[in-house]
Amino acid sequence: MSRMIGLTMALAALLFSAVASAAQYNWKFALEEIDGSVQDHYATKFAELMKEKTDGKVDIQIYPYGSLGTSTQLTELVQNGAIQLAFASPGHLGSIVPEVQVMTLHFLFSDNPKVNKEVLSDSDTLYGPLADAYLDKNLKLISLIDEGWMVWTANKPITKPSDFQGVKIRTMVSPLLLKEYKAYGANPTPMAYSEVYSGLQLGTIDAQVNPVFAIEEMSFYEQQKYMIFPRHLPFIASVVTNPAFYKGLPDDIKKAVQASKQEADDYIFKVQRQLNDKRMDIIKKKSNIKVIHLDAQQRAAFRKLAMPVRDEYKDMAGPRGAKILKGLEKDIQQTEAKME
Ligand code: 6CS
Repeated sequence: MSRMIGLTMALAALLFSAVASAAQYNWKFALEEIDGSVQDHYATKFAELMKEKTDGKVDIQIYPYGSLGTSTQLTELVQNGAIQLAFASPGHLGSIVPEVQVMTLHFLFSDNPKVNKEVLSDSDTLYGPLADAYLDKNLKLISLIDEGWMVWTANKPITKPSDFQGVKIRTMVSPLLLKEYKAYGANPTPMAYSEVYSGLQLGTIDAQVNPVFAIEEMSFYEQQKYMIFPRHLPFIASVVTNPAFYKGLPDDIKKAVQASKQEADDYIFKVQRQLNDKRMDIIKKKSNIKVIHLDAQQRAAFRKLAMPVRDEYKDMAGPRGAKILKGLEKDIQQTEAKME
């Protein structure tokens, strides 16, 4: 019921937002993150590029997190055509598109961010069978981006799986995430992004996982004593649109969308790393948080426990999911070999 009210309010906000633009197309692009975030940088660049490439015909208004709803609600707004573009992170979208949870599997992606960038921008697996899984749920996949390594924050050091015993770690809401952290012995607790800070403050959770820029801008570091870098997974987000809306666009506008996606993908790859570095310096300046980088041996202990979760993924995502996992493993290996 409260979800219905939330969605109705979001729709009302959209209806009442006056559009004072001379453009032929006025699109709304909703973010799962606040102003100044990686998603904000991406959307701002994408909007600039679209304006440039269409001689001002397309005007994109950006709606930061909080203005239209939770990640799941943003996806619903795209599915029903109320907004044209939104970010949809696999960590949340997995509840709707089970196959997308492949992008939450630990130790699947390369240790080399350049490899991951290339795979996320161009993989035939991701823009083939995975995009088909999106289409089955009335979503068109436009782009996939890496927002930086996921980092565990906690009030105790976590350097081996047994350190997770009894730790209530907040995860996004995709069901596979529970399996991933249960495999380490933790007590995973799914919740919306907006509830994480108060959850840490009130002690309903005692750890969480996110990239550095988010830990800074959401102030999570204020409530935590340790930041642990396992490099088990980059935070990946997808950009989605409504398939019928996209199909109805003239070819020149579609072409501009695809060209802007490619350029914005390249742009964000650089900007994301700068932003994460800068935000790490801010956290170090503002707090006494202890930073731990896991070494190869420590990472191997987590990897060993993470591997069987791939079978759980196949159970959840079915034969198409199995095909996506196999294809993605191959795409990553081939890109690594090419870049060596
Ligand atoms: O943890 C989350 O829920 C969120 N984290 C980031 C960095 N972006 C969006 C997502 O919803």
